[in-house]
Amino acid sequence: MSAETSTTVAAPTPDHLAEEFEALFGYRPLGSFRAPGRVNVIGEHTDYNLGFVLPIAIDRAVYVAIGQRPEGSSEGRGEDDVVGTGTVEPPRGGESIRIVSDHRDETGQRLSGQFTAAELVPGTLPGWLSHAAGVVDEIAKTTGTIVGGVDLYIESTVPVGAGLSSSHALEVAVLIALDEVFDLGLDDREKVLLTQRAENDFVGAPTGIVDQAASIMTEAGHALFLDCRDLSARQIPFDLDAEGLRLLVIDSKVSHSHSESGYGARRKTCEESAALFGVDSLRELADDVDLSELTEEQRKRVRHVIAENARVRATVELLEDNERSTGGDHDARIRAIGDLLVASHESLAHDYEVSCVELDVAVTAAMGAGALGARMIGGGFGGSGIALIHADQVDEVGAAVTAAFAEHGFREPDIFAVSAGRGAARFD
Ligand code: GAF
Repeated sequence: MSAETSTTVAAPTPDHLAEEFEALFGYRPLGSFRAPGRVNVIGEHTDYNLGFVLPIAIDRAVYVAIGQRPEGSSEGRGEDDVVGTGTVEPPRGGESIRIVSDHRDETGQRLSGQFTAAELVPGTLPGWLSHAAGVVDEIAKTTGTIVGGVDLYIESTVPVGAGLSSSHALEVAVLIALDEVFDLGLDDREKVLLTQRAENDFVGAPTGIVDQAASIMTEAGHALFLDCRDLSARQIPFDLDAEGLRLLVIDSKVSHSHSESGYGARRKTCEESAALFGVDSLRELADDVDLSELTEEQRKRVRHVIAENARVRATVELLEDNERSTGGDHDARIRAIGDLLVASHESLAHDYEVSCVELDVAVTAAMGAGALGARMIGGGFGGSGIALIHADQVDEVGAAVTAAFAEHGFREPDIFAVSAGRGAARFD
């Protein structure tokens, strides 16, 4: 059983990132930047329906060290030799963007690549690199700035493929690094929208806005109550320690992919359903709207979205009530939040049909072991679930979920606690 009572994993230091960068590229970086992954507490598949979400930025992040190659440099190892990767092609003048990650391929080589802003074509770069390239492409389209002549070194403590938004965090980390170095002057809202367009138009995943917003806009110790229609937001105190609570992430180890999964199909059904009502998005529908004219499939999807928006609002109200008062209803409100998480899972499993057997087993096992609430998170079809528990239940709930996975013959899940960390920023 791998549940950790600590919420922290060893994060790299700015000095470490600078040393690695210098060893790779032969000169000192300008600085480093950090963008966290996210856990959405509640509000799933509501973002692209312009509804409500309530994510936290987690205490795991993507780190980017960035340097600007000196004018005309092939100097030193600046342009033509990235030490230790073996896969970087000779660059074209000073326009290339070179990226090296500490993640390694099957042969033990660090992942690396390079491209120039002027030559970017969607679908031609490996998945991880396309997230960075999409940002560069969108910067050119949005601001007219052609980014080039820079090197980036990347490390990450966000597990890849666990549904914790490692790829969105990469986009955000690259964007805030380039924003500072090229003096783009983008505000938070522009950063959120730019990274979303990079994801939609360049990477080709029709995702919403919650993950980028969580990484960019969230304050430490808070969840972000975001209205996805106009990006207005409220920071909601979310101090698990003070409440004697923990939020466990249960990584099912079932891989998921938004561009290939049923994610796009769900989104399309929602848009078609909204059109049938003559509204721009499902957000515009009243909670008690008559759904009888819809097909069975449309009815289920719309029912989820309407109910999930209401659950987000109810969760926010409970959290704010708890913040305001320490009276006797406190524990009841925490239990009510747990119930809302379970209701969200049921709705995602049965109405939205995006869960999978592993996440259903995780939720059942966590609840059976006394969790206050549990649910799948993210797009679904794999990835992670969460369990809201009392601080002293970490081992018990972790062991119960691990045992249930073993009984079903599933891969051993990775289970760890997270807390509400700070949003993306310069790291040194
Ligand atoms: C994924 C997407 F990237 C988000 O935009 C959101 O739609 C989520 O699935 C479901 O709530 O994480």
